[in-house]
Formats: sequence, C-alpha cells, structure tokens
Amino acid sequence: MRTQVGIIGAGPSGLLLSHLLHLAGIDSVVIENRSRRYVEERVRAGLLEQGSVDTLAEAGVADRLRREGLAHHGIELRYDGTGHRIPLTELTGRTVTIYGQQEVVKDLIAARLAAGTVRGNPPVIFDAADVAVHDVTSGSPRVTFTRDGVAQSLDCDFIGGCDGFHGICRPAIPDLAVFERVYPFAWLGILSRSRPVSEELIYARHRDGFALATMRSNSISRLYLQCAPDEDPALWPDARIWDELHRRLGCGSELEEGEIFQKGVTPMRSFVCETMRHGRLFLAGDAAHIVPPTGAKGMNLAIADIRVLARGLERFYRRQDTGLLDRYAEICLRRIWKGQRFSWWMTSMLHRFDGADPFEHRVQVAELDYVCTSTAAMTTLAENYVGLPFEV
Ligand code: RFL
Ligand code: PHB
Repeated sequence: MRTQVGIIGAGPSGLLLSHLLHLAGIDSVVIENRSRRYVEERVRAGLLEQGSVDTLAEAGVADRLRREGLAHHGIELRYDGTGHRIPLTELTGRTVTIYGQQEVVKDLIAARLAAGTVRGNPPVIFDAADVAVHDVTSGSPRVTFTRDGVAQSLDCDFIGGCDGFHGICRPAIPDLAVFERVYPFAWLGILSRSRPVSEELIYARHRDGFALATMRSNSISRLYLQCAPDEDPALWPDARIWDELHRRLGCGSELEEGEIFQKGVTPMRSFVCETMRHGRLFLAGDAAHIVPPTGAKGMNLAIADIRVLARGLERFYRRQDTGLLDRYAEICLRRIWKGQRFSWWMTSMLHRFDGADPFEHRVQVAELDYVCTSTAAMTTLAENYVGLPFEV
C-alpha cells in the first residue's frame, strides 16, 4: 500500500488530521489498533473550547455538535461550602461547549468513511496489530502492521504519530526531551442517568478531596471525585460514590442519584515531550503531551497541534515549502506550555494534597478567594479556560 500521510491512531488527533488533509486534497490512511466500536465508545473528555468548535465547524463536521452540544457561559468554583460563579462569556466574549469526545470521534469517523476508498486504500483501518514505524529519517518512511493475521506495509511521505500517550510512535524516537510531573492522586469518573446538578459545571474544593460535576446531556451527568492514584473502583460501590459527591459538592436533593453505568479511574499527569518531530515522523496530541483534566485542555491542545500540522503538510504539498513543518514543534509548544501551566495551576488550587500543612491549606483557600473576588484574577482564569488564541 502507498499513501501520502500514514497516520497512527484513530483518536481525535489522527481522525481530524486525516479529515483536514482530505479537505486539502492530500491522501492519508489512519491505522488504529482497536475496533471501531471500542474507539467510538471510549468515554473521555467532554469540554470543547470555542476555537475547537470553530475548527470542527470549518471542517464541516459540526452539524450534530451544533444540535446536541451544550454551550456554557460560566463555571462555578465551590469551596468552604460556598459557590462562586466565574462568568466566562461576560469576561471573554467566548463560550465553551459540552460534547463528548466519543461523539467527536463518531462524527469524524463518519466523515472519513463517507469519503470512501482513495486509490484502493480504505480511509481508516481498525483492529491493526503489531503496528510499527520504519525509516522515519529517510525520505520514504513506512508503517507495518498485521490485519487478520496478514502482514501489511504502508509506504508514505510522512507519518502522523497520533497514537496517544501509550502509543508506539514516541518510543520510536531517540533522545527525547521530556518534562513530567505525576500527581499523588487520580479521578474516579462516573456517568449516571440523572439530571445535571446545575446548568453549569461545578469545580469543588473540599477537605476530603476535589469533586467535579459536569454532564453529557440534560439527562446524563458526568461526575468526578479525587481518589488515590492506584484506587480500585471496586472499593467504590454506588452508595459510597453518591455519599462522597453529596458531601464534597455540598449538595442536597438537587444532586439526583441515577443509575451509574460507567465507572473508571484516571491517573493525573503533566507531561511534555518537546521532541515533537523526528525526520518525517510528527507527534501530535496525547502522544506528545498529557495534562491533568482539571483545566479540560487535553483534546483542545490536540486539536490545536493538528491545525498546525495539517497546514504545514498542505504548504509542503502545494509549494514544496517545509517552513511551517520545520517550525511545527516550536509553534505548538508555546501554546502547549500555557495549557500545561493552566492545568497544573487549576489542579494545585483545587485538590487535596496529603501531608499539606495548615499554611499550605490557607494559601490554597486565599488563592481561590482571590480568583473569585478579583476581576483581574477571574479574567485570567476565564481566558485560559475558554482557550488562548491559536498560534497560526
Ligand atoms: P487518544 O484519544 O488517546 O487516541 C490515540 C489513538 O491511538 C490508538 N493507538 C494505536 N493505534 C495503532 N497502533 C498503536 N500501537 C496504538 N496505540 C494507541 C488508540 O487506541 C487511540 O484510538 O489521543 P488523541 O487523539 O491525541 O486525543 C487526546 C484526547 O483523547 C485527550 O487529550 C483527552 O481525552 C483529555 N481529556 C480532556 N480533554 C479536553 O480537552 N477536555 C476535557 O474535558 C477532558 N477531560 C480528558 C478528560 C481525559 C480523561 N481521561 C480518561 C484520560 C477527562 C478524562 C477523565
Ligand atoms: C468532562 O465533561 O468530562 C470534563 C469537563 C471539565 C473538565 C474535565 C472533564 O475539567
């Protein structure tokens, strides 16, 4: 097989890259090691910055997002039993939208499959095993994999390493420049068939740990609780989850207890691999960086990387100009580090740190107090939360 751009991973990064390239007349094949059903049902992010929504709309894949996405104009920070609203739209003129990541993935897969086979190649290959990249520093890199037990090879001009944090692309690069912080806690996340506790998201700091009330629709709640990094979800029967949520969110009957139909633990990590390019292999999204979910930045940073990469490749194919590709990492990293800073800051301000002394505790509350009472501080939070401008 041969294509122009081989893309590893059918998450938001790989699928969006493939779709943007298709719109620019560039062929690609996405190779995914999981099934279509698995990637369409994987529960993850939920919050899109306005710039991400605009990117998907410009790419023509936002019809359902426009119909079903929930636009939000503010968030609530809750601590010491009191809620404080941060009026995002009033402060920045922008909104954020709740729309599940798996819905974005479904819309992108539908768009890619609708484009059909190009020069004999399917747009997406699911269930690929033993995926490996070769000769990435040469002019003709290659991807190999097996499908239904048959060994296959894909020759290409470039490879998009969009295979997430546990993928094979980053480990294929020597001498990585990596920066990392692992947090001493995780999030237990659930989906429940119940009305959201409030129209807007509630981020709660509590002495027993952080809690977040978000949603997927007007009848599905998404709720998170800070837990131990190696927490066993089996130790969290439904009654314990509701009990903790009531206590940490400080809610009464407005927190409706519905059927919990999904439960999972997410470790918390800040990670940046500054080596985002090696020869003709480009890393994007979670393959290159991870943020703790408190700032809701992961998928949004992935979309921003892909905008730069797609334009760089377009410029290469249109004019043989490698200028933007050569600056890919530098351009992306400026925005990535700001997303890292914001996610680290929100995480530090809102979580319980075991062993924190009373001084640290009071500084944390003072910070929240400042953010919720100073227009300048609130605006700083708001402009990062709704998303900083794209670099190009
Ligand atoms: P993904 O989504 O991990 O996709 C990578 C794809 O590559 C496949 N793959 C391989 N394919 C072929 N060969 C291999 N060897 C492969 N190894 C892996 C995988 O199966 C997968 O399909 O990375 P991508 O596309 O870069 O997208 C990044 C986002 O998924 C991630 O940043 C967000 O989910 C983070 N995140 C949030 N981001 C937001 O912008 N807003 C949020 O509100 C938000 N909340 C969250 C989150 C992540 C969470 N978890 C579970 C990590 C909340 C949570 C709880
Ligand atoms: C979500 O809706 O899953 C979500 C929202 C905001 C966050 C993290 C996750 O900060």
